[in-house]
Amino acid sequence: MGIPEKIAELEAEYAKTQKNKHTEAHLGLLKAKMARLRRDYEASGKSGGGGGGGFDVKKAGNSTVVFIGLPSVGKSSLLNALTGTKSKTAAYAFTTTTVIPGMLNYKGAQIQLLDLPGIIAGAAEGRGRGREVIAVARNADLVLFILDVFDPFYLPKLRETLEKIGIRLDCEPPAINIHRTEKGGIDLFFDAKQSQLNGKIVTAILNEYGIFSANVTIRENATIDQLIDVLTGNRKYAPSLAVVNKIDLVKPEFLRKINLEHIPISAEKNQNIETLKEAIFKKLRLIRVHTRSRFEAADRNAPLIVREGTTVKSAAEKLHREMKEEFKSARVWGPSAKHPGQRVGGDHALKDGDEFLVEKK
Ligand SMILES: Nc1nc2c(ncn2[C@@H]2O[C@H](COP(=O)(O)OP(=O)(O)OP(=O)(O)O)[C@@H](O)[C@H]2O)c(=O)[nH]1
Ligand SMILES: [Mg+2]
Repeated sequence: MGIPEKIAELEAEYAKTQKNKHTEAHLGLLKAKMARLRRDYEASGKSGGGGGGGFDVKKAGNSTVVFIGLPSVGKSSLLNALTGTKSKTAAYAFTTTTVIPGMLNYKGAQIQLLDLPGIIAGAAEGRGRGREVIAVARNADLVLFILDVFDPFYLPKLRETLEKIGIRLDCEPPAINIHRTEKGGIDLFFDAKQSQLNGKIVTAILNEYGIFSANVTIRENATIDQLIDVLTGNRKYAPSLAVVNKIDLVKPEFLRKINLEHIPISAEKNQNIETLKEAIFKKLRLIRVHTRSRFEAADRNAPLIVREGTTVKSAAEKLHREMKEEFKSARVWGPSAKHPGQRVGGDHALKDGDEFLVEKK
């Protein structure tokens, strides 16, 4: 029996097993078996997806945003509206056949936008070059879902498609550490109360992955799926944002009735595009910081763009490589400083609008 048949058999067993507390461990093990087989199958190169032959995209700018949506929802029109790029648009499906990059300059940040061909149901299984298309989303710092105002409830399907190729949206990597050891069996340490995992289940799943000796620390209330993700590896974590496009075609009452949380826009009529730019910038958690001298405030026209949480030392290193060795301390003015010119160590986290001055060794 080949791997696809084995997976199909396990899927069938999974489907017919009742889902309740008593079967949870059994189901968890089935999931682990399927996940491991899928991983092996993809690694074998026979799945038609994954590495090689895909779209080559070079990351550029401070962050990368990837557009995901059905054909003809207006992805290319939106790229044009946001950046002035000329990506071909037309009223038929699959107008875009490759990755079209554009650059959005916003608040001093260079945000790379990637317009993609539309994806269709079955994309994760390879339909319509679907796997190659969605694989581009693995490069994303943000996934932007684009929905059509007449089909606004398609979002869960799109999310599911990305999940299938190992992209985890709007969550952090699980707080699970697995450190393999030579011998000594599975040493488990739960650092948080668990509702799904226990020693027996974790051990069984680890064994399924061929791990019989390891130190395992679980620092959050984790699910079986999260444990499987850590064991399978190669997962990508990214935040997401959704827009509903073509709102120029409907009355405001229509939008109110469908009551969506997504950002309503019209790419063609340029409605709400500035709001969307701001939402993208916020979601990417980019901040602007500035270098200055002791007595003179910074020139705010040339900000350094970094991720929220960036330390003053790593910001300094972005400007001058030598800072790795020469950095001693820094002075900070602005939102993160207790008082103007506060002296801080290298691990001080900067905030949007901060100004800093490095003191060298
Ligand atoms: N009324 C209206 N039409 C729009 C809007 N945005 C896009 N369109 C139209 O919708 C059609 C498809 O737009 P595209 O931008 O090519 O869509 P796409 O998602 O890139 O399509 P594919 O590349 O085929 O996946 C075109 O005829 C556009 O003119 C909008 O905001 N309002
Ligand atoms: Mg297009």
